[in-house]
Amino acid sequence: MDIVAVGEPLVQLNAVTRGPLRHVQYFEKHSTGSEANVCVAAARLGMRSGLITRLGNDEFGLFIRDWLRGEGVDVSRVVMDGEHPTGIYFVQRGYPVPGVSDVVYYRHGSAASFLSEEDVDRDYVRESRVLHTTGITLAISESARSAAMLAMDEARRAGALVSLDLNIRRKLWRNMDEAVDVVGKAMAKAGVVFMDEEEASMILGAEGVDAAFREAERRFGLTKVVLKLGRRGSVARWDGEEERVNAFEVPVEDPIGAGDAYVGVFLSSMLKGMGLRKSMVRASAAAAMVVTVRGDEENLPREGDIDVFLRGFGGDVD
Ligand code: KDG
Repeated sequence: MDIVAVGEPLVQLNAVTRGPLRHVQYFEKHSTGSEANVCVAAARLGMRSGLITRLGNDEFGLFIRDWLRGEGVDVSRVVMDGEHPTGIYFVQRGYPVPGVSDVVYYRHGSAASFLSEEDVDRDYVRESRVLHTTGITLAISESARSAAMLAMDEARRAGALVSLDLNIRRKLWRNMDEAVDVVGKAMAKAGVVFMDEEEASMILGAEGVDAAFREAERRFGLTKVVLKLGRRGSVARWDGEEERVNAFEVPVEDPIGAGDAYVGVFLSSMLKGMGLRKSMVRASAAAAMVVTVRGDEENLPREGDIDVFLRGFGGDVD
């Protein structure tokens, strides 16, 4: 595998109309979940990606499994759990803040929260080029956290790149002290970390880009850090090289999933040997494409799509 990810796929029920959920009549069903999104982003670019997880053996679990399989993601390490349901969440769009989406989870006790070390196929992890997980998996349960930590250890020992997106979801942590402690332990195992400025402040106590890079290196020896700055683009430090790339301005339908599109396309592009700047521009393009529609995965680009998108913005990356 090029990329193996550990995490919880979820059914997203996205409000078709904007406004408070109590007045929304129609919801659209999408296959999502941060790590699954990264797997699909990679597969769309022709990479071999696979997901380690548990899904409920229910209609939603079957939907997600078949969707991922159809996208070319390896689902051979997905356990179908007959005892617990697939997690779901609703997306409320444009209320109270226009252009911003809010999530309402129904995932407590979900099948993926029962993910455990036993579900981690060590050979599968060891043979991957990149092992990816997020702070979401670290938050959903103790057993899922252990599974993610084990996979990170195995991958690191085998010489794979361990990728961690902090993805701090306040609704999933009991308190922020726990998040700081657990995410810090995971950062110590990672080779590359993705985060935004709020996460840098929360986890590293770092205000601003330079402080985030400095603290990540000082405390965790991290020389590969990517800061996602939303509408202001992204900035990365990669073994001494530093690049800053603007975001593309597009009409936003639903911003959820942009970060995963960025990570999946960035990692895939780096694995293809495209270099830091080009990988960041392509990742930004993918993030912009994803936010123009509802759903996290439908608008993820295939190779040709990125070039067409970039030409539409007056250039390409080379
Ligand atoms: O990054 C997008 C994800 O956050 C979304 O699909 C839901 O995985 C999700 C989560 O746990 O918030």
